[in-house]
Amino acid sequence: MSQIELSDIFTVDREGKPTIKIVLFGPPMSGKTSMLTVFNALRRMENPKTIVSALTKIQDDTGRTVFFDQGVFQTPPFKGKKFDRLRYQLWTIPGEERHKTQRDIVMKGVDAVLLFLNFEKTAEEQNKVILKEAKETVGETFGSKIPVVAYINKSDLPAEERLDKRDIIKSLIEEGAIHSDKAANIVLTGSCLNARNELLSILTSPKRDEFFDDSNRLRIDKRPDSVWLIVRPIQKLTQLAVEQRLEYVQNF
Ligand SMILES: Nc1nc2c(ncn2[C@@H]2O[C@H](COP(=O)(O)OP(=O)(O)OP(=O)(O)O)[C@@H](O)[C@H]2O)c(=O)[nH]1
Ligand SMILES: [Mg+2]
Repeated sequence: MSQIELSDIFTVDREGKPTIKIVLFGPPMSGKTSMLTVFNALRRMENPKTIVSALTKIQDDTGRTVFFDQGVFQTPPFKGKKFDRLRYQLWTIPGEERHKTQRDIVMKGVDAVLLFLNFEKTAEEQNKVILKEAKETVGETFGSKIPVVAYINKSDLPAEERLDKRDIIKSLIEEGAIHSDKAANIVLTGSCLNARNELLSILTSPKRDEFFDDSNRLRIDKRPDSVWLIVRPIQKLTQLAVEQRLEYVQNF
């Protein structure tokens, strides 16, 4: 089975490219649109050629998502692997409760779920509600055939305004969203706000040239830690999806 191609394990898009559909599924105002915006900005700074289609946002005039945000990106080369041609569609759902129908539409054909949670103390119940809905929408393949990575946003908030990460992990385990032995690996945290601010400060820095190469691309080794934290959940999810599908075809 050494000849497996990505197109054997993923759906191909209209241009014949293997594509994975990842949905950021999380409660209202948790920062899903912010993550996609930061991700898109990073790609524009590092390598615009990896942006396959421009970021689309369907929002109301206050910036609330009413249908979805969507962007398509190409993976940068995987180290030493030939799997460097995967396209990934990143979608966000509208978190507001009244948009359930739109969420169901966005979830059609999902390949992997980024369970996008909110560190804010006031969001405890909303995190639980959205987790239940994600599980119900995906069905029994949630966390198995459809891999799940949890990401808790707004880690920049002061401790007294934040939920306890251990309690969040506990409820993820209780709800059967993740296995306890994998928690450290697939429950990630970060701050879209910090990532966005650090990218902006690079752009306006008097030492801007130190961050960019001769082609005016942000050097990967200059990627701030806060930005790594935004990229990692998507990378991790893609990796799980590839592994899971390879395993499936190899056992076939
Ligand atoms: N403190 C803090 N605020 C954040 C962070 N990320 C986003 N926000 C703020 O949270 C609010 C909601 O962000 P959005 O990205 O619009 O949230 P959303 O999840 O897309 O919301 P819906 O589209 O309604 O589902 C905005 O005011 C953001 O500026 C973060 O990491 N830290
Ligand atoms: Mg949104």
